[in-house]
Amino acid sequence: MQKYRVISTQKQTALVLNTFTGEEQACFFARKDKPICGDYVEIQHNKNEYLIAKILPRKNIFARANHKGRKQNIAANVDNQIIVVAVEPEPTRDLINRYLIGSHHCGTQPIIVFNKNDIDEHFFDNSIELYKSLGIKTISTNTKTQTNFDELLDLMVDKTSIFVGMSGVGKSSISELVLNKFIKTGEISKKTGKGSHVTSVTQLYKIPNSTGFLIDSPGVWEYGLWKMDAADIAAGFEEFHDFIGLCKFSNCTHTHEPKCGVKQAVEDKKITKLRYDSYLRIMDSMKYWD
Ligand SMILES: Nc1nc2c(ncn2[C@@H]2O[C@H](COP(=O)(O)OP(=O)(O)O)[C@@H](O)[C@H]2O)c(=O)[nH]1
Ligand SMILES: [Mg+2]
Ligand SMILES: [Zn+2]
Repeated sequence: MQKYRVISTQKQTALVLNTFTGEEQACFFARKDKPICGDYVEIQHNKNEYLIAKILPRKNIFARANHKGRKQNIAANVDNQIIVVAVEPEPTRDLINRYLIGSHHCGTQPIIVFNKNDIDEHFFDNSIELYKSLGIKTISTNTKTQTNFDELLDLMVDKTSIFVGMSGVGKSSISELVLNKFIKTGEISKKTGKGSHVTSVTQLYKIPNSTGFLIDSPGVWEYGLWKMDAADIAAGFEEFHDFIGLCKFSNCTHTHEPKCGVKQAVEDKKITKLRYDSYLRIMDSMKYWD
């Protein structure tokens, strides 16, 4: 593990964590080399100032859409993108697929948490079956009885995770539970790493008694996706991959073109109509960003 990691950034300084000692240090950075939350950095000590000397190569960058539909970089070196949906508020129709496209683009590992199953245990049965069949990790849980919660903890142990999802689905409740569980297993004082900080900036937390990190990024990301073209959107539908090469036109958008490999696969029931229809709606929705 690298030694220094960016917790949060301000205009001219970044708060940097020494991951070995747990100490935090404010560091200046050069304007042309702006760090973001989650960056691993090298720091330099000059007189009584600390400076970020180098940003180490980023494994990936987690991004989301801003309110104008432009891609906005949020955090670096993110392993898990934990998509939280709940029985209430119910996810909008294509929300999960939108998050999955974003996750594919950013190179994060998607995990879908179906929360609040205490309200209705079977509400997400069909969705769970669908996403499982696509090879995506799914966890059905709730923060009250915490069924299957250990499965989620296992996936977070030595990883950097970010929770995404609509407001009210339980992201904060789950984060707090995760942090507390890790605290309890190692009996570290309660005041470290409480997940309840109300912050207005994207912030990194070290998960106690593990080598994992949690990134909390407030602000809604309900739309889930910035403006993308057909190729980027289709790439986020993993089950299309084998058929895209079969399209007659190399620039096929899999919407109206003849001899489309994807449409043929839908007809042959190799791609579910449910997902294909969602693809069409997401494609169509991109016009709202124009
Ligand atoms: N019934 C039920 N309520 C939950 C569950 N998880 C969270 N909540 C409640 O849902 C509301 C929103 O939770 P919060 O964690 O603030 O959601 P966030 O906006 O995604 O961070 C709160 O009143 C929580 O107590 C759950 O598993 N079951
Ligand atoms: Mg919250
Ligand atoms: Zn096609």
